Amino acid sequence: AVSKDPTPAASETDRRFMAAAIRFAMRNAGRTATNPSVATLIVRDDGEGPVIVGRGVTALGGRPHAETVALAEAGDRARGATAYVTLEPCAHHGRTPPCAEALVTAGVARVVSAAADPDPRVDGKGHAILRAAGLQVTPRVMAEEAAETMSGYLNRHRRNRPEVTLKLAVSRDGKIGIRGGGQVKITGPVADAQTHLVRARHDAILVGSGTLLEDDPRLDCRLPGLGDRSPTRIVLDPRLRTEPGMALARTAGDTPTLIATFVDADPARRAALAACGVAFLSCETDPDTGRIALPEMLEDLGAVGMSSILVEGGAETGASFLESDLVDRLILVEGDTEVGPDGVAAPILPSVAGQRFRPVRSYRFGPDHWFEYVRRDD
Ligand code: AOF
Ligand code: ZN
Repeated sequence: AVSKDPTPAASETDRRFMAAAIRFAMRNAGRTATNPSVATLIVRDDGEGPVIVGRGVTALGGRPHAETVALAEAGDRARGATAYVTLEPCAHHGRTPPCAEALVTAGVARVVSAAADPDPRVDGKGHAILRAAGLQVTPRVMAEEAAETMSGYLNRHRRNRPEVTLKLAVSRDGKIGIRGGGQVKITGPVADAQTHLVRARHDAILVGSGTLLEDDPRLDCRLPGLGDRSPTRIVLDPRLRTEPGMALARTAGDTPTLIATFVDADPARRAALAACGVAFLSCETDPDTGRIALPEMLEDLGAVGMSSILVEGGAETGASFLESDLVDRLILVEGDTEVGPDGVAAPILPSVAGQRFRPVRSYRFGPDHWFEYVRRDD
C-alpha cells in the first residue's frame, strides 16, 4: 500500500490563495502587538472551483487569533476544506485552546502554511499536532513574502530585540534639516502620508532629545481609517532635557510615551514628567561614547514585547544606530528641495546606502523618491 504523502507540494492555486492571505495579514500590521498580524483563509472546492468560506486576521491587540475568526465564519463549511495560514498555527493554550487543535476539531483536511513560528511554545509543534491528527500539511509556501508582514516579530525572536527601521527625509543636497532647528519641508504630502502609514505599522517611534527640543513634535499618527491608536513614542534623552510643557509630555496621557534616560537623571524633572504620564527606561552608559548603550536599551524594549521601532531623527540619533550596526531596515526619502549650507548633513545618503544595505523597493511619490533597504545579511 502506498501511504498518503504527508507533505504534498504547493500548487499554483495554493500560491494564489497564500498571496491573498499575505495581503490580508497587512490589514492589522502594527496593531496586534505583541502578536504578529496573521491571516487565515478557509477554502473549499465542491467541484466548481475553490471558494473562500472563512477569513480571519489576528484581532487588534493580538487576540483572537486569525484561525479562530476564520473558522467561526466558515462554520460547518470548514469540514474537508483547506486552511491557508501565514504563520504556523499555535500549539499553546492561551485565552483559547491552540489553533492547531481548533483546525483539527473543525474537520479541516489540509493546512498550507507560510512562515514557521519561532515562539518556543509553537516552533514546529503546531504542524506536528496537525500531522498527528491526519491532516495534510504543506509548510513554507511563500515563506519570504509572509515573513515581510511580520518581520518585527520574527526579528524579536531571532535577535532578542525589536527590529529597527531608520527613516530619513533627505534633500537633494543631502541634508535632513537646518542647523538650530525650525522645520524645513523636505518631502511633499504624498510621501508624508506614506510616512504616517509606516508609523502606524510600528510599535514605537523613536527620536533623540535634540529633535524634540528643536521641533517640539507630537509624533503621533492620525490616518483616516486606522483608528486613533498611535505607536509608543520613545525619546533618547540621556540627560533628561525634555520639559513637562512640551507637546509630547502634554499628550502623554493619550499616547504612550517613554523616555530613555540615564539612571541618575534629574529626579525632580523625572517626577514632573511622570506626573504627566511619561514612563521611563533607565539606561546604561556606553563606555566608549558616553551615550546611551543602545543594544541593552533595545534588549529591554524587546523584553516588554516591542517588535518594531521606527527611528525618525535626528542626524546624531540616526548616526548612532548606524554606527552600532543596529539598523535592520532603512527608508530614505529623497525630496526635490535644497536646504543649502546651513543644513544638517544626513548620516547616510541614497547614493551610498546600497553599499551597506540591500535595496528592496522604491516608489515615486509626486516629486519625491522613496527608497527601502534591508540589512545585507537578511
Ligand atoms: C496563531 N494565529 O493569529 C497568531 C499567532 O499571547 P497569545 O496566547 O496570543 O500567543 C502569542 C503567540 O501566538 C505568538 O507568539 C505566536 O506564537 C502566536 N501567534 N498564532 O495561531 C495567530 N497571531
Ligand atoms: Zn493561535
